[in-house]
Amino acid sequence: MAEAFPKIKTIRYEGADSRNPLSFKHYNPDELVEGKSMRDHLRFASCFWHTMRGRGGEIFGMPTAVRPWDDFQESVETSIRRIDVFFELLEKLQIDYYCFHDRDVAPEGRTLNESNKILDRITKVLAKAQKNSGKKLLWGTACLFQHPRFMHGAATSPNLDAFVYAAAQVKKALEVTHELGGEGYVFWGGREGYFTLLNTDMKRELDHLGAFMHMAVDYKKKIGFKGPFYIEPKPKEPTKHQYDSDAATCLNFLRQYDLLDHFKLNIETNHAQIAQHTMQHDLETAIASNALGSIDANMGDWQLGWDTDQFPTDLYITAHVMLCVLKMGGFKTGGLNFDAKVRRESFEPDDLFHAHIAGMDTFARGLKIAARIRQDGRIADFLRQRYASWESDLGKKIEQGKSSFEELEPIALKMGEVKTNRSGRQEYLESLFNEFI
Ligand code: XUL
Ligand code: CO
Repeated sequence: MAEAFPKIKTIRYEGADSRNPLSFKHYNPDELVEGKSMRDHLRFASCFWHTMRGRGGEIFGMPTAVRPWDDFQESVETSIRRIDVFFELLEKLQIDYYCFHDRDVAPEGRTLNESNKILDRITKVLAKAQKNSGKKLLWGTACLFQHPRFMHGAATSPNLDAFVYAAAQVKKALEVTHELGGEGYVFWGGREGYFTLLNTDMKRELDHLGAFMHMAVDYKKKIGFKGPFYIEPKPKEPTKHQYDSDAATCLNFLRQYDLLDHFKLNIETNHAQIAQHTMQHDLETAIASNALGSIDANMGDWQLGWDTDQFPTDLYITAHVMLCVLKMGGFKTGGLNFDAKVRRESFEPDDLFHAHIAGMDTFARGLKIAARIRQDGRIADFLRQRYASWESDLGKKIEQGKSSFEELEPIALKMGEVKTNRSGRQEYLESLFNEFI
């Protein structure tokens, strides 16, 4: 089939001085950072939904995207053509992984049975494209939010029919993900939440969600799918309140329903921001429970309160993200999935390249910045010293859970007053961080 981007050759690393917009200035896939290639640190993925299905439409305006290969029909032929174009793009961008929802890659049929058959056909096309290119599936997922049948939710719908339909859809999406060698599987609860508590039995809905996840775990074991499940936190949009609001909320849900052994989190920058957190906050929360699995790499706009899904071009964010990733010892099954879309005004096909290059270069720099901060060691030293009092015998005893109020009271009475507080030096540390940007 003719190339969709005949004028664009494989994007290569040309170094920071290059003036070629279609080159990497910082992402040098085989360059070693802390003894590991950038490719293996970053594990970039592109997502099928924004990259291939995004058209730049919004409530005020019609789609703007020019996509000469696409007739924008829900047909099998067009779906197959899109897959060709997508793999050409992955190849030329040197991106090793991709992610998709079942309904991004394959149109729905008139019945679930027909939809499953179409998805089977498309799965064969994807398998062949993976084989020919060496590209891999980072994770798969099911779209349980677009169709009107899920208007009240999927696993948390008050309507049992919707729960049943969603179960069957996830069963199929799991099979397909497994068949394609997917390294993980994502649950994002777009409609698992509410608009008003007047019509919502929250406890019952959460119990249903717990039951749904247990069925998914049982089925994953049955088919031998070894990859982790990921929950992707988001506080709102489309619902007013989503049950998987942020990392801490998800962890609480997983603990309460005894699911923590089977799940990790897929943290998305823009979602953390809508939750009024920094990305770093949600990453640290996940890491503290050994539950950071994967990352949806994008960013929001601080002046807008919604999920703008912009390509990540903020060095502070990517440096903080990569500090967290290095701290946890790198990704295992996860990676950096660009859950990001080009702006409505960036409507030309080439913008898909500029956008991914921007994200990849910004993360490559983030990685190098993070590695330099670790090598320098001043921030780590500061942190060690800040908690140095806990290295005492008494501090260790408390940390091991072996002390008591009765033991501490006489010590406090003898001390009289807390004397040894030291400055937190926030401004110094922020400026020190800047040295590496
Ligand atoms: C929506 C979102 C989803 C998930 C996958 O905000 O991030 O695309 O990543 O369902
Ligand atoms: Co996402």
